[in-house]
Amino acid sequence: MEYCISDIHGNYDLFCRLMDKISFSDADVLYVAGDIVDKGADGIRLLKLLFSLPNVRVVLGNHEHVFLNFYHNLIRESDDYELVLDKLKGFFADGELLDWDTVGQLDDLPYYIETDDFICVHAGLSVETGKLTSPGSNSINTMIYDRAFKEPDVLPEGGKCVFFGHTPTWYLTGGKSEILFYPRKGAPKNSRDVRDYCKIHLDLDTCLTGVLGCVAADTCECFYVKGR
Ligand SMILES: [Mn+2]
Repeated sequence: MEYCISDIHGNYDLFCRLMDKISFSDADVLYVAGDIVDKGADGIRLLKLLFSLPNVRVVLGNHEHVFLNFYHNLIRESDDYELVLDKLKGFFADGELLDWDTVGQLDDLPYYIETDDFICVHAGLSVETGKLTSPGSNSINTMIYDRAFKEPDVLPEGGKCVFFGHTPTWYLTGGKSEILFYPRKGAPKNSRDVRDYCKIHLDLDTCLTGVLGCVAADTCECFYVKGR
């Protein structure tokens, strides 16, 4: 199975419970649509776990991007690597776990991943005259910061289904924490085929709501765990 998730934001224990719930195994692949760090306590611990798993693919979120900007500014000003790493550690609640390998892996993250069936990106892609633009033509700002893509009336035609996060879905549901599916025009109701959706909105604002969830892209089934 292929699963998609976003905005885990340092909720390490809850993430492990979710992986247990779906019996995540070597035969599966997990796509993580950014914002692994910040807010929750265990961002770096979580990042190191994700980077250690060969079947997890991560894209960059705005929270990782802000950190990378901080890092690139520091390294421009100083060649004292020990001092720089100390400052980088101070960026995160569990920053004592940060090492150069992890910084390098963060620096290598892509802005999007495209598979045969879907695209995984943190904030979204631009839509021009109703059509989804190709991911490679999008700016960094659109892919990881811009909040326009989440709007319910943004229903791109063409292109692949886009999995994204960045804005909590409760902004749109009036409080309910659930993953939002946007069917294409004329698609069957409650389709289990990901190609019948133009976009799937993943961000459940876990630190606030206590809910973390993911979607199986093969069946469009959602799985949720709730923290205490
Ligand atoms: Mn974000």
